Amino acid sequence: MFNKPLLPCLLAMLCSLSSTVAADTLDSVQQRGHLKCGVTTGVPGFSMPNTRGEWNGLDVDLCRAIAAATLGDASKTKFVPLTTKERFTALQSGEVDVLTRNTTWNQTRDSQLGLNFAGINFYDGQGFMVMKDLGVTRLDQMDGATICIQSATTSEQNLADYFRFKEMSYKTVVFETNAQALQGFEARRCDLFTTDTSQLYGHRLTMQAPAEAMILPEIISKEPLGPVVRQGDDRWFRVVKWTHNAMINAEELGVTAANAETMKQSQNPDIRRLLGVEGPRGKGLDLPRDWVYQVITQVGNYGESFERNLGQRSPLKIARGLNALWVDGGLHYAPPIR
Ligand SMILES: N[C@@H](CCC(=O)N[C@@H](CS)C(=O)NCC(=O)O)C(=O)O
Repeated sequence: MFNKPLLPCLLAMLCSLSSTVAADTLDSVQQRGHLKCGVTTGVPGFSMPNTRGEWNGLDVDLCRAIAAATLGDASKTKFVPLTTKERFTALQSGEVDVLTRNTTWNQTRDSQLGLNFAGINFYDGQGFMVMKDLGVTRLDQMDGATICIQSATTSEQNLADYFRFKEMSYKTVVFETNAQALQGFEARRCDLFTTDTSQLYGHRLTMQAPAEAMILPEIISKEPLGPVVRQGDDRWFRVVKWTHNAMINAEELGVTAANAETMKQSQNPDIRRLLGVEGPRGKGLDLPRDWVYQVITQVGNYGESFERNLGQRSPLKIARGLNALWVDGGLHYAPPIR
């Protein structure tokens, strides 16, 4: 009866009328005393629980940073695992305060779901993994391939575009979680496994025989991943946006978890404003004057988070590439704090 793409939108409208969704998320987070972040059901390097059930990853760090900024304590977080299908509804209905869950920013999601993207914390692109013994080195050799993929993702749409444009045929085997999709690939139910390239590197490490698989060189899409909030709550939108900006600016200014305390003595005006020694401090964001100091001392700057979760200090060893700062030839460029 309903046009399917309109359903999430109708739901968002209904939810905005219901009392379960707080009109002012900052208020409700501060009253509740903890922050609820929607994360994945497990993607190495982005959001993944360890054996003690503690969540780690770049997206988990962003969530903890928002808790540090708003509650003064990065540990005041609850992580709600959400599949690709569940993620937008969970945010629309108020089950979570923010999605920090490798989610691609595109026009439809930004305009038709009652949601706002608050920044880009990882520049990604869609890639493909193949078993080496297939003897394939390029994607255009894969006409007629069977492909393991997760439902309700931009990956499904890009795949259709790419194969149609190249006039190649393919079949998909669709799974609800990425763990299932990977299992399908390992069990050789498909020739290819596709998702965002960064996730392919992570998933490959969790395979029983990672050396048997390789990632093809083609990147077929732009996948700018970032945090998402509900529309109509500008105060909260600003808080999430500026927490991310603060982590990028801190890296650019060389302010780290270890040196933030001594950096308060710096005479560099940008550093003094960043750390709330002078300048706007939390004014206008309705945050305490030391909000960035709390973020950086408790979580670290963007580069520290990247290296520990995805980079050289992690098992994934992903190069900074597009995710380097603009001053190093990458794309991360945050508006200044002043
Ligand atoms: N960036 C794409 C795909 C992101 C995505 O969610 N990918 C899968 C990876 S296969 C995932 O995170 N799965 C984990 C889960 O569903 O919990 C999107 O936003 O649609």
